[in-house]
Amino acid sequence: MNSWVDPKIVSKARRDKAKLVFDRFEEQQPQCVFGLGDVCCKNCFQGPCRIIPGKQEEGVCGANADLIVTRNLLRHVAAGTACHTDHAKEVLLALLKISEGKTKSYPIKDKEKLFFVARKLGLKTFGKSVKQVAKSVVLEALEEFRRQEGLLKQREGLTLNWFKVRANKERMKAWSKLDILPVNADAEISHALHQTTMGNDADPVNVLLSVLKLGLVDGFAGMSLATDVQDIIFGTPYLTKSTANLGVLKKDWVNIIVHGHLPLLSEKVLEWSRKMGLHAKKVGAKGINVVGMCCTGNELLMRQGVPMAGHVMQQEMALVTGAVDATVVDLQCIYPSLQDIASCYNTRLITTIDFVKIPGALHLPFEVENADRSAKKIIKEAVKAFQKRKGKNVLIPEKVSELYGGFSVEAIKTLLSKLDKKNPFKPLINEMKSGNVLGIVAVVGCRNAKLRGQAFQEELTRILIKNNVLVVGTGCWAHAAAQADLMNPRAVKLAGDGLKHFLEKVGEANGLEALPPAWHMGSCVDCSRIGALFTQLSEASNTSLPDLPIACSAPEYMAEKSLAIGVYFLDLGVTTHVNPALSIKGSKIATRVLTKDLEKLVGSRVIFGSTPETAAKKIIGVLKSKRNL
Ligand code: BF8
Ligand code: SF4
Repeated sequence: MNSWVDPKIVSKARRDKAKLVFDRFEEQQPQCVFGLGDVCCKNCFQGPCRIIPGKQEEGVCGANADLIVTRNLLRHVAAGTACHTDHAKEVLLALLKISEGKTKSYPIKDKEKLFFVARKLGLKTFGKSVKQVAKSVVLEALEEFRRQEGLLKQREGLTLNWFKVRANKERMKAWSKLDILPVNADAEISHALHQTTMGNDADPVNVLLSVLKLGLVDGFAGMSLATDVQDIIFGTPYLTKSTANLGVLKKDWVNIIVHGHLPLLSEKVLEWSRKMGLHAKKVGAKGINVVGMCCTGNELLMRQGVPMAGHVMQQEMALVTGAVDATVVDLQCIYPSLQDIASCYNTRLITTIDFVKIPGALHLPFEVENADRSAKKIIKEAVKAFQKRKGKNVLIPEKVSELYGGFSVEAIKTLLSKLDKKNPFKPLINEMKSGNVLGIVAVVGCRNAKLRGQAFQEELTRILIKNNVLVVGTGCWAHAAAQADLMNPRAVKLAGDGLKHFLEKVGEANGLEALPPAWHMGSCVDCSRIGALFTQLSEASNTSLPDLPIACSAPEYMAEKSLAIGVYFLDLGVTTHVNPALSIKGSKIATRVLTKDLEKLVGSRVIFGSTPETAAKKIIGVLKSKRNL
């Protein structure tokens, strides 16, 4: 089996009696078939109810399989959306404090983007200071969570402000026609919970429309808002070179892993690690090595070129190396198991967010007002842990992969502008028109224990590249692709001739041997960058989004967030492959709507494919059907 699981680390975990995610997965077998099919309901206390076709067709209240399956889906998407809108709010409130001078810990690095957003929002910028403009942008953005009157006045055009920044007219029309334009992100999420309680909506199609609506909340009031605000504060990424894999840990250094999703904390830890090197040297370390895990890792890689230690399923293995002095976590995708593993070694696990605590871990609350103080404290804790670690059994895998990351839309445009200064997208569009580049596929999302260490993401990416498909992506896929050396210019040799030629041409124009065939576009919230890229390509080519040869795949999704992201892509008109298959088989209506009828509604559909080969075949089929560019 082609796998990214390092056998030496697994044996070390066994020796050290550290239980890993795969061990717990096996203990869970066999998993409940009703849960697997999402045909059980616990939405009231007459339940749990479950559907057995031909025997128990309805729950106690009369809800059938269609209703139960669609309601469950809506709840998952609502939870995923809440993660992204909360994330966006967190960075937005940080920008508010920056603009009001309540914290001096953060800059406003990308003034150009700030003014771009302000103009898109229709705000006056003339004669105003950067901070004043920032504050007016924040106030507009906060409307996404505040506006109440719109709930009844939706048709009067009161909808999310971020549509003005990132959505195109053709899509707005399609969404408006379906009546799925959201008004207030928080209200829509709470509405979805309300809608799915016992005795409310009994119409599965209506429930599915709410799913589509939440995809827009996720994409615009969640991901796009988060990305734009983070770029304003920390800068928009540009091409950067770095390294990936557990091999980025260094034996004689104080190793700090930053893990989670928010760059607010990790940027500060990085900054202070650079200032506090002496502190580490005093206790015999060569320095402080900050590396990134999961999406925080992606954020730091994109803007700072920080090495990427690993994806979600490597968070425990990183600790098993015995080389990690501190793992600092903020929010999302943090296994509750981490403290158990940390205690097998001398790792200090530090939690920082009040609603993400782990018993046994050190909790150092993080606030933007005292970000510097928190970051310094964290570094001191890591240095203390290093003193205890010295001489302990350490096993760091040797493999380190080189990669290029930092493919923001702005970076892509800058790279392409070397071929055509006036219309940067034109060279790419021309290649797509001629079929030299068959299309662009976004491969995104998590790793899932159900795939038992297979390399679905890597395999799928390889097959697509070979077939002249340019692959762009985010999230844990980015770690996987980097570790498989697919983000390296040398990987062009794996590409089909047409794609290879294009990547070499753009690479050479930019002083590189070639561009890699897989482009790292950032963290999961940076799926908004992919959305923006597709939207701008649609505008530059005068082709509607559903007619472009583009597709999306979440080949190993695990988090509820991934479902929300998938729906965002569907809303954009991008056909999306998911694996494991969505749990909708129990509902004929959900299956028909999502895999077929959706095409008529938003121009996209859901596809399944449980091997890299079948998935690639279907995705390539989609690209080939869209040749009227
Ligand atoms: O937000 S890809 S496992 S780390 S959910 Fe989590 Fe999935 Fe990784 Fe990033 Ni995204
Ligand atoms: Fe059962 Fe209906 Fe209650 Fe769900 S809402 S648990 S189907 S009675």
